[in-house]
Amino acid sequence: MPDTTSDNRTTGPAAIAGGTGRFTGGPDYRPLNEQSVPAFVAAIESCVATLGGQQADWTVREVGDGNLNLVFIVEGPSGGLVVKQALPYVRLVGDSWPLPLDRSYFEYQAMSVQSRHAPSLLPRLHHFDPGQAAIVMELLSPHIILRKGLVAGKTYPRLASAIGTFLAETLFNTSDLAMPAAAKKGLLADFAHNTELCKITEDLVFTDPYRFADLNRWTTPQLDETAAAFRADSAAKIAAQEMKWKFLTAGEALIHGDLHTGSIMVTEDDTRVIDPEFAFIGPMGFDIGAVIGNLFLAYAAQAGHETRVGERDAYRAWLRQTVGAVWREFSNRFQALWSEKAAGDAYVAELFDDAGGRAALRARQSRFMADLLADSLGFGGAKMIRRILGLAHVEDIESIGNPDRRAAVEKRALAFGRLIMVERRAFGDIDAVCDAAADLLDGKETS
Ligand code: SR1
Ligand code: MG
Repeated sequence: MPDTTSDNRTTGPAAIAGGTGRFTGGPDYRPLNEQSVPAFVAAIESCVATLGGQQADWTVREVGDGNLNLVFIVEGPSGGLVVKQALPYVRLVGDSWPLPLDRSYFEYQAMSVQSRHAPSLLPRLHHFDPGQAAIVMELLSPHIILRKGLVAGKTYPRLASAIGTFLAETLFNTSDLAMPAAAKKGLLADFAHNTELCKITEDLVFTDPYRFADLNRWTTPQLDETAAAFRADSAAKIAAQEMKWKFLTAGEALIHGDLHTGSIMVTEDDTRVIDPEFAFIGPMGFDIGAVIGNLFLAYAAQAGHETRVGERDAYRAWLRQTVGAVWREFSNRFQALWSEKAAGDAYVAELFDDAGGRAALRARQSRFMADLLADSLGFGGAKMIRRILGLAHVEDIESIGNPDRRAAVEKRALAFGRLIMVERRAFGDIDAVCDAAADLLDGKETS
């Protein structure tokens, strides 16, 4: 790990590691379990106050259903908490795939930054224990994981506005449009060591779906030919590698890094973003694309969930509207922030302080948003493809029990994902993308 002790930051890796070269996971680190969580929480004064009562009054459930971590819900007479602890390996695969506990540190740091810019859109942070690689946060109730709501066909009227706002506030405010260069470079340095988590994305999203990889899986034999076609598809491989290049090189803003519909918790009225352990300074379109791509996966999956043809047409229409509204909310708010709050070293406002300059800047903003939409589509398409041909799949599609029906959904989602990735610059606006979804993703088969 590079020496970070000579810089002048007061927070970040140098401060927390205390020169140990590690950010989390002390000698006493042990994976928690339902028996050991109460004693862990009892040592944190503010948590005791939230739960109320005594240790003996608290109930603990392990509820983690993600790919990486342990997640415990602790409930007491006065309230509840969530304890999220990193495991030293990938939970989905097992201890044959070690993974640094440091991701817990990056998750906590990212949540802290995001909470400053979008405070109502995250769970409240209670405590971070670097030694146990554990974060204690607000228990969101009665929220559910958005992905589960989308499988059930539930609508969320405030989702698009909340997610568009989250994207605009977190991405703008951590970019060079809002931050002076030295501060932005400090942020870059703080997250620069989240390399193993980035490597997962680099391999699993941009490379493995297009080659033989040990952990790849797909619905077989139905998708065998389709998977082979992707391995031979030079246009798709070039597009995926163009997106990978951008992911590796574009330090635009602090991105969440894994903003799929499993990282969003919802009620009808409330939306919260969780799980930014993949955070780093990367391309803004990666987060926007994650939202869009996962909403389109949910869209494609509706054909596998309806019990009669057309049953979920209205729901499909809501999903299309939601994709459009996420982009529009994001785009409008991002441009408003740019016009009103630009304090960074990029596009110095003083240079455009006359009528001609203002018009030129507006034109540039418009091109900037068009480029960002193209990036978002490229990333969104890559993310759709990886969830069907790669290691980690999504419940939207996995919950379609009949393999023929599932494969039909997957083929449509792959064709659409490929289209928006390869042809990402050809869509004039988000409505054209949603129209293409209506043409390619609907499907009309039931069994
Ligand atoms: C090995 S981890 C697989 C996936 O789970 C996470 O949610 C990320 O999306 C990662 O790519
Ligand atoms: Mg996650």
